[in-house]
Amino acid sequence: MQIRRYAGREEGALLRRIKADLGPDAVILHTAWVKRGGMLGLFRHKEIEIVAGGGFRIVKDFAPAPAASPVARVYGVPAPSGPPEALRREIAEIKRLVSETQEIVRARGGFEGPRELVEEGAALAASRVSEALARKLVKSLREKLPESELRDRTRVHAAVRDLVREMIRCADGITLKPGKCVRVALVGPTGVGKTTTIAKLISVYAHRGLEVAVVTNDTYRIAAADQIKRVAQLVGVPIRVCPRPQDIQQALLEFADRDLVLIDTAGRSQKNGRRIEELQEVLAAAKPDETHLVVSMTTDAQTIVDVAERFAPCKFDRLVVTKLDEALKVGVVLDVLSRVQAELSFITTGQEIPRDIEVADPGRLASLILGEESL
Ligand SMILES: Nc1nc2c(ncn2[C@@H]2O[C@H](COP(=O)(O)OP(=O)(O)OP(=O)(O)O)[C@@H](O)[C@H]2O)c(=O)[nH]1
Ligand SMILES: [Mg+2]
Repeated sequence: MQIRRYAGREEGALLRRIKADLGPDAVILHTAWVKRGGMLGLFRHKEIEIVAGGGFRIVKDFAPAPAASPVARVYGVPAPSGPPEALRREIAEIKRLVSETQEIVRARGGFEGPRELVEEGAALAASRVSEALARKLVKSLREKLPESELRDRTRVHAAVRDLVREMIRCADGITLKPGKCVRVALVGPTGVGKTTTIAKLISVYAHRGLEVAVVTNDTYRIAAADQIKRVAQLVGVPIRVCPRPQDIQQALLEFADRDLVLIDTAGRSQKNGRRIEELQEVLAAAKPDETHLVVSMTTDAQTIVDVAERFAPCKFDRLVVTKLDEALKVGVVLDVLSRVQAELSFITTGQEIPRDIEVADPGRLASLILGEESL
């Protein structure tokens, strides 16, 4: 099996090349518009990028399972059955690619209108924007754009881009208040990257010359506090580990002259009501100026919306979206923002501290969703 990426200005020529390279059974797995070339933003041009797969000859090479050895026969050990591990993995990968391709083809069938619009709708669905939302966007464009522009691929793409951009509500990271101590708490389910994000934020804001401090309430996981302590010590930022709400109040009094106090909390399963109540007690003691709900892009939109509903009593006002690097596609962000009333503050794009964090930006996220940019 081969998977290759092709790029060029002319779709027909690319398809001919794909057919010549990968054979008549080649499957288009993904298409996107990308910007190439240019200096200082000038003379850039758009190219179509196609990812295609071919050579699915593995099924023909499928070897029969080996017969049981004489020893196995004597002791009644069952003969090894099914394909070996490597083959199984390849079959699983083929199944995944085929189902993804089917999804794109099916998505195309779900849109109405001129070809240019249908292609854009299918591209949104392929980027993991839900079909329902992609259809809604396509419908609103059909109503908004004059008939003549609906057949202009560049115009339609620009209109989709504007629409996607408008939907991405962003806060400018953390809102600092000169001369005032701003308290920011991070809350969310277990393992989504709260502590790692705090570690990144400590470094970024301390590097900007702010007086930063950290309070952590996460005493559930052994070594959780150690992890963040190490980063804080490295950057020269004071940290207090506070198991009880009254300890948090004490620590915050101590840090009242700081510019920014970051408050790390222990991960809570959204299904455990009691743990969410405990978290509310922690927040009642901390009285944060901002509460950011941290969610992972490796989860589907419905689960993130469910998490947001369960964490609603914590009155979060911003969203941090983590692990974009692990997500296959990031269109899920659009569905989440269409259903959760909060602004995006940060996105995180890897495990490295402090490198892998960005202030959420509508233009950047729209480009990521539309496949025009990569991380
Ligand atoms: N790939 C990737 N991994 C990340 C990112 N952010 C965090 N991680 C990893 O996710 C794992 C969990 O991160 P933590 O920061 O401990 O998560 P947490 O939300 O504090 O976890 P709990 O405190 O146990 O609820 C670690 O292995 C991190 O390195 C990211 O943006 N991308
Ligand atoms: Mg943690």
